[in-house]
Amino acid sequence: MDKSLTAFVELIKQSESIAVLTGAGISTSAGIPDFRGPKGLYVTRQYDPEKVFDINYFYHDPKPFFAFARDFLTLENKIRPTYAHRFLTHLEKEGKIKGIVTQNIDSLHQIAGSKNVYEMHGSFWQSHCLKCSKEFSFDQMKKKLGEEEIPKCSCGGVIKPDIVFFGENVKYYSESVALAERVDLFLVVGTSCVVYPAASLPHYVRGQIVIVNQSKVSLPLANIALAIEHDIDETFTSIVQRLGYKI
Ligand code: CNA
Repeated sequence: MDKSLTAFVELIKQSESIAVLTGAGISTSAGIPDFRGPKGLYVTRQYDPEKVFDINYFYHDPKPFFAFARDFLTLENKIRPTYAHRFLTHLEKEGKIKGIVTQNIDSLHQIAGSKNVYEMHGSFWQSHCLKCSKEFSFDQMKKKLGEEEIPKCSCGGVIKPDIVFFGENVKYYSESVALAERVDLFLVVGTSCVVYPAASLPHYVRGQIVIVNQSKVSLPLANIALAIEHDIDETFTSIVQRLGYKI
């Protein structure tokens, strides 16, 4: 582990441009469960991800999604960016990180202060009526969720947050590919890399790749310099100490 951390620090120091792909694992220490980790939704079945996030299921019955959304937005008042989110913001301010591609819908990168963030799976910031396309803000959606089981527009249409469901096209894909192609170092943080097309991004990387994920990530790529199978916050705490940053 010590050797890997030293090598990781050297890679960060040498790199002039870094990009990051993050997944649900970077937010578990903030109290948001992931999908496939040991306490993830596929294990606890607190919500059924196949029903909650499937677009065809949503059209058929949006109630499971809105039950999740109600809980998620209640949690939103309490969650704060993790150490890892703050570390990535710091590296962006240092000029090293050129962009973060996230599969997360929790907006914790922006709340931490990161600027160049591609939310590939969208977010809750805006919602739209599926019938008349009227836009609703985060606060309007939150209010409606407190009052209605299925939030509806005045035209009668169901209002859907702009998050990307299974079966829908992701956002910012070409920008994310271009970012992956041009950096010296690409970090894969807290993602099982099984959800496509986000999981395809490491395949475009011409520089070196470092994975930080507590469970094994199956990426058969020759340019993987390091795969650190350890807790994300603990890993970055050690990295920060070695870099001498104050976070
Ligand atoms: P995933 O498939 O659940 O993978 C998460 C990975 O992170 C797993 O391999 C875990 O072992 C690992 N992990 C969890 N906690 C830690 C930790 N503390 N330290 C190190 N590793 C850890 O999630 P992906 O992001 O790969 O899958 C993509 C889905 C999940 C996207 O569609 C997301 O929108 C969706 N999702 C997002 C959130 C969120 O916004 N926070 C939460 C849950 C799911």
